[in-house]
Amino acid sequence: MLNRANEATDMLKEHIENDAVIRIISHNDADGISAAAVVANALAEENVQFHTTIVPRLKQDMVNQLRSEKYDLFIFSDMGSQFIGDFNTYKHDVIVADHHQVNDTEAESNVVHINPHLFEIDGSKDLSGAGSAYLAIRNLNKKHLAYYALVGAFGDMQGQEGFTGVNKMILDDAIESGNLEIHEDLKIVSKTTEPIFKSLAYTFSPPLPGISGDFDGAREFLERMNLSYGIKFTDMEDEEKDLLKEALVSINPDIFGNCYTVVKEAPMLRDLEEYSYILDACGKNKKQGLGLSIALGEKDQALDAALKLQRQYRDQIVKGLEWVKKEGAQQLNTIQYLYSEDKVLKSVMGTIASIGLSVELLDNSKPVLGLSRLHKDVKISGRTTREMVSKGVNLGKALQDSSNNFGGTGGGHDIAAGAMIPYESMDNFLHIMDEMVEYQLNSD
Ligand SMILES: [Mn+2]
Repeated sequence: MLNRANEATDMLKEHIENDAVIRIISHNDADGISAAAVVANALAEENVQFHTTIVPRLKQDMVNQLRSEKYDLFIFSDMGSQFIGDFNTYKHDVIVADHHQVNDTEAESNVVHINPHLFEIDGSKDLSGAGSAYLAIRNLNKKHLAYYALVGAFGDMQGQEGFTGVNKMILDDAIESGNLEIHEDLKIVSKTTEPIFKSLAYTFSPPLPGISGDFDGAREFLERMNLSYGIKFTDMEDEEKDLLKEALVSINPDIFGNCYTVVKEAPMLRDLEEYSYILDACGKNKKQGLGLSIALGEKDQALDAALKLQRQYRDQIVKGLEWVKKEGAQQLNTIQYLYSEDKVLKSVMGTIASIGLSVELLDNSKPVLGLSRLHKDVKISGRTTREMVSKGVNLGKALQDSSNNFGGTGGGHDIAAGAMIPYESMDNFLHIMDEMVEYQLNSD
């Protein structure tokens, strides 16, 4: 795969020498924004002109429309692998740096396709879209940009249990370049920006049952230890920090572990995982341009705006979890579901389904579906645990098959997947899903 990446670097070099204008298209989640940032930062350093667009999904009509645009080179990051056939017929040069599923179409000579799946590397664990993008520019002497690739990996939930595979190589690059440090610490968020009770309540990964997503729970937990809940973690005395650490570790040992920090970054971006949360909050609130400009080095007002967005987004999640705590999920035989027509709850339904499971507000032994109504359709986010997957549950397959029954669409991974169905079919859909999961659990 590194050879393939070098082909991309060579293609890029040629265009840089020719003063080309380059078009970057990337995905609007934390990984996609990081991917765009890797490429854009590299090009800016080489004084190359470029134009970046961040989109929620690469659609056929966009692929058709780009064909007639007057750029010398297109770079698609964290997306594009499904459209190699179209890019083969472009007159332009194209670099695709993706990590999603590939199809059988081979790239022609105008297209360089970097994707871990082409090299039997696990794209859900060992390389992100930002990582693929980084590989394309790495040999332009850009190891100091490696940490952006790790931000992307965190965004796609690849770094939380340590970096493996190609991600590990990228981690080594980041350390070697001298701007990334690893140290052991409490993995709670917003240590420098929020009062400690909020830091704890906003920490969803690793989950702290009884505290994550629960302001009252977090306050009571601190009060029980006579710790003041209103000060920031960074303002606590060392003894207080030790006390806190011990109590948190007894709830979840994973709360203490490796933290990855970029010392030269602004305080709120210093921790790579938190950096990914900021970009995620920007993307989820349709402020991907803000996320990108932060990743391109804008500070002050941009950071203030992002912090505000992040607070808002986290408060929505907390509100959602409070609702789950109060109402619980609707139970069927083998699955459970959450349904609401509330605007705020709908916007975080998938997130609260998944955090609800990890913080044990929801029964771990049943996959959960978060349903939100959008006009005549219902959007479904399905989540389950690794344990249920090992018992046979495959939500991607079940959501695909059951939604197809009602003229909807669906699919994804075994552990997390989504679907869209007509609202009128919701009840029937739920029962079929219930039967399918039961069948998956009973057949092996
Ligand atoms: Mn990605």
